[in-house]
Amino acid sequence: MAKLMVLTLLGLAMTGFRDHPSYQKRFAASREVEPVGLPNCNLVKGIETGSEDLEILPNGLALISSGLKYPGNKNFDSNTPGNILLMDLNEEDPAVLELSISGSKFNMSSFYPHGISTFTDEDNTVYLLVVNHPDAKSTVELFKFQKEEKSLLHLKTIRHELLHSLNDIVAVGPEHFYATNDHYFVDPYLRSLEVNLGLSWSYVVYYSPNEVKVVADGFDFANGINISPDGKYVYISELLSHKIHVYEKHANWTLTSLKSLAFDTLVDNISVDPVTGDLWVGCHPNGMRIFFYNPERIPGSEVIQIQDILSEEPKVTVVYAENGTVLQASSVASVYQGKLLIGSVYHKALYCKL
Ligand SMILES: *[C@@H]1O[C@H](CO)[C@@H](O)[C@H](O)[C@H]1NC(C)=O
Ligand SMILES: *[C@@H]1O[C@H](CO)[C@@H](O)[C@H](O)[C@H]1NC(C)=O
Ligand SMILES: *[C@@H]1O[C@H](CO)[C@@H](O)[C@H](O)[C@H]1NC(C)=O
Ligand SMILES: CC(=O)N[C@H]1CO[C@H](CO)[C@@H](O)[C@@H]1O
Repeated sequence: MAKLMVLTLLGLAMTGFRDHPSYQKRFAASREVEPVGLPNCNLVKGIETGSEDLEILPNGLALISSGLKYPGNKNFDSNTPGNILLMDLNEEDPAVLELSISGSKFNMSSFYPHGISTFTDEDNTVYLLVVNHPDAKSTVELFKFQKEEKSLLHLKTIRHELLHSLNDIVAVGPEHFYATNDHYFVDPYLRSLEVNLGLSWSYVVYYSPNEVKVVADGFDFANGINISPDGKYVYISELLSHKIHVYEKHANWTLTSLKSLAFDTLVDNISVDPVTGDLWVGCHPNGMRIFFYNPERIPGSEVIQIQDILSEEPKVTVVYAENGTVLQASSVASVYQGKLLIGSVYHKALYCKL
């Protein structure tokens, strides 16, 4: 309630905020992309309406969430619900296939998937956890991935008052995860005020059936979240302050801040190479272009690789950057055996040889 009052007063006092230097900086409003090319890239056939998040399983099967619809987000196809796509990266020229979904309680017509994460248990059962936005709300859907049938079996919908504005999720068990809330508010007007004013009230939640708690807060739009291969560190991207934070994860699931890295781009989803531990980040070079879509000034794409993040001097490489002619608004990038798969918020997907 106190926050609501502060916000109302600030909202009343606010004029011309988009011209303010701090606003321009948060949205990297004047940034143009310096192209960085890769010689061997192809658009993935069959993806036209987004590939917001993706995860590549150790066997080379990629699961991709497509068709995100979220208040304030651009999309090219406003009527159809989203789906989860499967792509086999072991094939020479892989195509995508839509996974069928079964489960009596699941409503396909209000499925708007956002961040996804998988968890594989000791029996090799693969669970897929999906942030969903039915009727512009937030839930986490738990599925079992049935590889042979190429389908998902819906097991459960998880709702909680602390999981109210979800963006991304990283699973540490089938019903056990960390998730980012990209806004404090749910109401669209209050959300836009929150972001416009840069209040940094977004936060990260730990969820288990027995305990749900806020484990990190004070973010200017918490976005991607992921975990190191050894499970000791959690990485969180803070979109509008252009930072990636490294947290130490404790046995009681609390997080303590270890270090932060700053970038010249809006950092979205983080993918972790299971072999090297490198971070691969899908980024938005210019935030104005993604938040305020204008076909005359389309958002570009940028992918960065971070090596040795825990060392004194992590190595940061811009692996791919492009002005949007090929791929608009990259949100995720992940590697598998020398190949790079780049997803986007509402556009296509690109598959490159490194
Ligand atoms: C499924 O979702 C659609 C779209 O939101 C809604 O109109 C419909 O009532 C839902 N069906 C059920 C059984 O809840
Ligand atoms: C969780 O563990 C950390 C590290 O051992 C400790 O500092 C912290 O006090 C613990 N928090 C709670 C709530 O138990
Ligand atoms: C984007 O980059 C391509 C290739 O470098 C170039 O041909 C095109 O003119 C650029 N578009 C804009 C709007 O800058
Ligand atoms: C490609 C990739 O790894 N995407 C990740 C985006 O963030 C979520 C949460 O950490 C992961 O589950 C996805 O794997």
